[in-house]
Amino acid sequence: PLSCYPLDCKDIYDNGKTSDGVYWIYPSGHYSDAVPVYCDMTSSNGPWTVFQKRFDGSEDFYRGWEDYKVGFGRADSEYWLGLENIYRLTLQKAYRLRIDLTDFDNDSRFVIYNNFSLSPLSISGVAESYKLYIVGFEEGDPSKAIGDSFRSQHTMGFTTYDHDVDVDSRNCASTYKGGSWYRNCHSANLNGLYLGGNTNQYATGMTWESWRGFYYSMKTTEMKIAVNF
Ligand code: AYA
Repeated sequence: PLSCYPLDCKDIYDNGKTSDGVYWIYPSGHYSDAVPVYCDMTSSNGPWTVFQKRFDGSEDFYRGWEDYKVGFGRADSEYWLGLENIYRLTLQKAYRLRIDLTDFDNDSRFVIYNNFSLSPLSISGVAESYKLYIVGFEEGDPSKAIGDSFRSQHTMGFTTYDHDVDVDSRNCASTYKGGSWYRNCHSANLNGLYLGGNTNQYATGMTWESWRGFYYSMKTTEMKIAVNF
């Protein structure tokens, strides 16, 4: 149905706006919750609502809990949509997740998780940690496989340097200079430092271990969700 307050990029597409770009969405369905988002209307099996986008290192992603909760950056540039917004979306529709990566050889690859959601989590009195569910892994193109480096974060809450719900004795966000659903700690650090390709820093960059290893930081990343049929 047509909606004045589109929840996501799918609603916007269904309202007739079919080009890639920035649009307003309303992740809780309420007019007061407008947030700008980048819509990937043209990649296959979309439209895709982009919740993480990086391509030049212009935005600082080593940030604290409040920023990761409410979002930061700009939808027409690099940004993080915010855990609360992503959570509200996944409350209302069933989504899958697509992760696009490009290295500095301009080799672009992607993976899909057929079911993606966040849920509240309470451990040792820490609520609202946005526990990650990702199941149904698939390579985007089996002839350009990159492996499932995100899998170990399934069922974890989101850790920042000032909000530690990982299972490591260290704070994984401080150790690896990002924010993520770290376990102990990670094989994928897409909110890590923008280190621009090869680096001698271990696992602090935007790494995807099973593709380019822990000493390589991606050129571009996109994390985005589409409605499941
Ligand atoms: N590395 C492991 C070995 C660790 O820190 O314990 C990462 O998590 C990147």
